[in-house]
Parts: sequence; C-alpha cells; structure tokens
Amino acid sequence: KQESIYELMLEPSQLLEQPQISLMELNRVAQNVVKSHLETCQYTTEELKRLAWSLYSPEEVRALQSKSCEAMWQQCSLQISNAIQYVVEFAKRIDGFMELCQNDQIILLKAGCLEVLLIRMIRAFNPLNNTVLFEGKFGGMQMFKSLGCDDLIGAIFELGRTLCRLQLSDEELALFTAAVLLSPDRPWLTESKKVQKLQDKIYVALQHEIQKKHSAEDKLSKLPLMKTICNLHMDKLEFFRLLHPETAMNFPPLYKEVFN
Ligand code: MHQ
Repeated sequence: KQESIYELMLEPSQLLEQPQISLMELNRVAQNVVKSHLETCQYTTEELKRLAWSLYSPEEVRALQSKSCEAMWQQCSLQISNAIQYVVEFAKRIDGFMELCQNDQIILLKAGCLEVLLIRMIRAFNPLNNTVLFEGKFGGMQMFKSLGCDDLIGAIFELGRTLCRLQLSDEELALFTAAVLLSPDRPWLTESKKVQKLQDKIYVALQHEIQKKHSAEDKLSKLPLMKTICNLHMDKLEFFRLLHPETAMNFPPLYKEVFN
C-alpha cells in the first residue's frame, strides 16, 4: 500500500537511519503492528466520533458522585480490566511477542499495560471539553470525585490533553504503544536483548511513519507558492514570445513541448 507519493521521491537511505533494517522489513513490521492495533482497539474511530456526542447529564454525573468510594472503584476497575484484555490481545498479535518466553511476556504486560491504556485513552478523550469515555458516555473529571483521588484523576486528564495535542494518527499510536510494551528495561526480564531487537524495529518504523507525515505536509505546504511561480513563468514566457517571436521559435523542443 502506497501511503504518499512522496515515498516515491525519497531514497530509502533518506528514510532510514539504521540501514540494517530493510524498507521491506520496516513496512512488514509497521503493517503487523497497525493491523494488531486496529483489531484490538476496542472502539473504532467512527464509533468514538459518534459517542463523543453522548455526554453524561448533570444528574447522571451527580449520581456517580454520590456513589460510595468502594462502588466507584469497583466500576472503574471493571472498565480498566476490560480494556486490559484488549491490550493483552494486542501484544499477542505483535510479531515476535509470542516467541518470547512466557515469563517475559507476563513481565512486559504487567509493567506496560496501564501505560498502553493511558496512551490509548487519547482515542477516547475529547480535549475540546475535557471529557473521557466511561461506560459508554463521555464525562469530565468530576465524574470520578467519589474515588477520592483528585490528584490521580487530574494527572490522567492532563496527560490526555498533552497527548491529544500531538495529534497522533492510529498508525503512530499503534507503533508508539507497541514500543512502550516492548520496553527492554523492565525489571526481571530474562531475554531483554530479544525485546530490545523487537523495540528497535518498531522505533525505526515509527520514525519512518513520522517522517512520512512531515515530509508530505512540509512539501505540500509549498504547493501554492509553486503554483504562483508556474503561472508567473507562463505569463513571462507569453510576453517574451510577443517581443521576440524568432528566439522563442528556436527554444529547445522539450521546453516548447512542455510550455506551449
Ligand atoms: C481504552 C478504553 C478505556 C476503558 C476504561 C485508577 C482508577 C481507580 C480510576 C477507561 C481511573 C478513572 C477508564 C475507566 C478513569 C480515569 C478510568 C476509569 C482506552 C482507555 C479507557 C477510555 C480508560 C481511560 C481511563 C478511565 C476513564 O481503549
């Protein structure tokens, strides 16, 4: 799948800092991770767009706030453990993860699943009104008042706002969360070299993805200026042809073919 025409214009050496990973392998890694993410992200982007309109009413928020601390913790932990099941499935579908020893698989998931969840949260976070998806509807941080953890909730919402500002695509999100999951520095890993190798590939693929996005954007932003120059050139040429028709007739054939 060709993402952008600019990919055709760049030499592989310009795209890659670590040349030991071929462009083909890079694309294979990216495709596998993105597919795994899309298959396990719990809600599609369309679903989330639709859900963003269903907000908790003030009465519903008040009902949540007047729950007991225990009941609210129960509800939150249930939502979180549901979401963790999807993260486990995501990990299992990443090429190489299941080839790690089971001990390391468990260490990586235990250490990384909340981090992955918090990054995934940006898909279900609306920075315009500071709300997050909770049990099917969006609500602000006051929903979680009865937990008695205002500092924790405040930090989670601030992270949501900060990460949303990066405007990550689903491709970047997929590679970012995979790289977090495959952190070779988690304590007690037995084969951290193997994990490091997997993470390296994912990082290079992520770099590639980011470069793709920016090179396309940066070049496209210059198109209006180029259009102006092209039009100006045609104007000047037309004027020159009127003044010096013989010289213009003897212009090189290719030039004439392109601009006549
Ligand atoms: C996932 C879907 C998802 C599911 C659950 C730690 C504690 C006791 C409370 C969502 C934190 C309260 C969580 C449920 C609150 C910040 C938690 C409770 C992406 C993440 C997301 C939206 C979780 C985000 C964090 C929530 C709202 O695919």
